[in-house]
Amino acid sequence: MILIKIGGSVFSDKRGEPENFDSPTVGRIVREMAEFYPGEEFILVHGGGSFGHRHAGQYAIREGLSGNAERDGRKKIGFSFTHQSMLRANAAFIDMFLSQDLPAFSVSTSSVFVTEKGEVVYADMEILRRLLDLEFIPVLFGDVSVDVAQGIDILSGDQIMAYLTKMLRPKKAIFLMDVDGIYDGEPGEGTLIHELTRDEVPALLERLHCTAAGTDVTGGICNKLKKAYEMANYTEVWFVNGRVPGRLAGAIMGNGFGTRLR
Ligand code: ATP
Ligand code: IP8
Repeated sequence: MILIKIGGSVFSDKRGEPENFDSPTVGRIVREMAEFYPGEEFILVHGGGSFGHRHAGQYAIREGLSGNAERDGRKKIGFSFTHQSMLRANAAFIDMFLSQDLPAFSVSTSSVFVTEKGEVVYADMEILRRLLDLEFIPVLFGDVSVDVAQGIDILSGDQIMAYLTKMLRPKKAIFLMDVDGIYDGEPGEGTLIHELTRDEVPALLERLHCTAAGTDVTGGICNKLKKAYEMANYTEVWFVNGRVPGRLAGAIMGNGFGTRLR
């Protein structure tokens, strides 16, 4: 089984109009997956992009509930708005698969995961396992979550990737981004890292100043790298440019252009 995350920066312009969706790019990614299906099993996770992050930030979902009834009442509305926005992104993904005759099936993240401060503490894996057995392509997404510590939170697609890797042990996990892989500095300034070992990740996190807050509500590149560090205990992790044709197929075949972490 191969686990793929399509980053929000790949399928949408995070700084563009609310809920913009890049159908040509997603359609091409689906075609690349189709070359390997059904010989290969896939689980897909997509991020928030121009969908969830906006509402999540506006309603400060990551801060959880406050205990103030009036404020929490508004926040619960925002919680549901955020989820509905992610459902629209997810529906757009599923449509792209179905239009190419691939049996993708939506799995609503907030109905199968419970978090504690944004990390998964409970998951109902049964439905995912059965969908895989039936050769469906489950499609999950970064979403809101019911959280045991603070009532509500956001569960990033990157956290889902790490949890599924631990539970399902995919043969590889692939992050599709809008840059060519992991750089040893800012993209454009740093050098692209082609091969990265797990032991090298803590120093890289330091170099990227990953003790500071990231760029969006779920922590940008720092959170992604921290999760990949956990995942590398179980599988090889690829970071490739999802906007460039052939890069996903290259990562699936194992000779791709990007960053390989193991
Ligand atoms: P989402 O969380 O919405 O799914 P995503 O998975 O596409 O988004 P981001 O959280 O936006 O990913 O992180 C990827 C971004 O991180 C890239 O667009 C890149 O510009 C930025 N970035 C910053 N530093 C680095 C680095 N050293 N290497 C690679 N990317 C970096
Ligand atoms: O983009 C965040 O998921 P991510 C999802 O994978 C929401 O970090 C709802 C903001």
